Amino acid sequence: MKNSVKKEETYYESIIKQGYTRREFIKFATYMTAFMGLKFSAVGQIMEALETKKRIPVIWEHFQECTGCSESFIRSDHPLVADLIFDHISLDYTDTLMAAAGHNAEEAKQASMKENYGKYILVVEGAIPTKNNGVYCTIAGRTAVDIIKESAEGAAAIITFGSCSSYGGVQAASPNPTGSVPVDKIIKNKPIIKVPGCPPISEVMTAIVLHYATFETLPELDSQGRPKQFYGKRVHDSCYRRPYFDAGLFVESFDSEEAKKGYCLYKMGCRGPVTYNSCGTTGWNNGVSFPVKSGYPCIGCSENNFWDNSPFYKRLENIPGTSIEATADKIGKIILGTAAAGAAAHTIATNVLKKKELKENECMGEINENRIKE
Ligand code: FSX
Ligand code: SF4
Ligand code: F3S
Repeated sequence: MKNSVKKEETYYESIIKQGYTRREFIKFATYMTAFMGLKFSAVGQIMEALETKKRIPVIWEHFQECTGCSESFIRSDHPLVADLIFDHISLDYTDTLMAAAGHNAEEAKQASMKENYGKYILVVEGAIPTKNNGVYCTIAGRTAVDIIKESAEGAAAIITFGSCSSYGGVQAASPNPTGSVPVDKIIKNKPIIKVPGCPPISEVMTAIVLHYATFETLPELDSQGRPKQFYGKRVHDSCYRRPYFDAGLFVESFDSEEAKKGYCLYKMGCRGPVTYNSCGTTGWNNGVSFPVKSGYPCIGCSENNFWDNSPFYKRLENIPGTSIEATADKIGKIILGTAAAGAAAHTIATNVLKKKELKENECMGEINENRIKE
């Protein structure tokens, strides 16, 4: 990776310089338009933006994390998705992947932040420890708290990439020994787009950067600050095992005949019914797989406090909503409305919602409920 700041280059110029053809460029613009959930007519707008607009600089910080988010990103479905951000085009700083190290890397970051003040996108991977003056994560002698405050100052927007920077992740799991917090507990005056998942889906980040480059606005977010297009539905809603759920055919133990047949993993503790993510439609490694497809129940890795929601592999007691129409905001409103009354109210709320939706689903829903209880 080069560290020079190429502020005059457009995305298109960079792509062509990399050896991509115009045909590949058009294919990429079409793919991203569909992926972002935009109308086909937006392909032209995206192409025009990529051809004419200067690339948006990206500064990418790493704090308390396992780097799985970067791993996920560099194995993106579409080669151009990763290249657009990573390979010479936008990324001015990422201490994990840049060739430069030490003072050179830090100088490149400072130069980019100065030159692009108010314009760059800050990507953050990892949580931030606050206990004992933040000593549990330091880079070049400075704490993560110090660094995030500095890099956020000139950022146009922040993308928290992964469950750690979005919610705290494994570091913040009880008893949270280092006092880890997500980015929004420290930075209060910038738009923050949360892209949770452990790891998250790489194309979502490119889609956000592209959306910003094309329309100069951020994509529509839900009440938790996640892009609606990618977190509007539960894993359960797009799961290819859903017909087995609907038919009441469940895996009861790993290595069983039912498991080999690919039945629904609900009884193995699958959290697909309460997890908002687009794994079922996007997948990883060129769409080849996602946890459920590999025979493993979803553990809800894109949800708040998912580590503390363990034990994993234990059947969920309640499913808040069983219809495809359920969205995070709808369920969120009901749960928030009853939060003050505590866990009992939560259970009642989910049951009320469940009943309502079962009614909507008429007898099919009731049949499923009875089968789940068996
Ligand atoms: Fe966290 Fe990312 Fe999980 Fe790992 O950096 S979201 S532990 S996949 O890598 O931050
Ligand atoms: Fe898929 Fe899990 Fe839902 Fe079953 S419970 S349909 S395995 S997401
Ligand atoms: Fe995570 Fe569940 Fe998707 S575990 S990767 S949200 S299937």
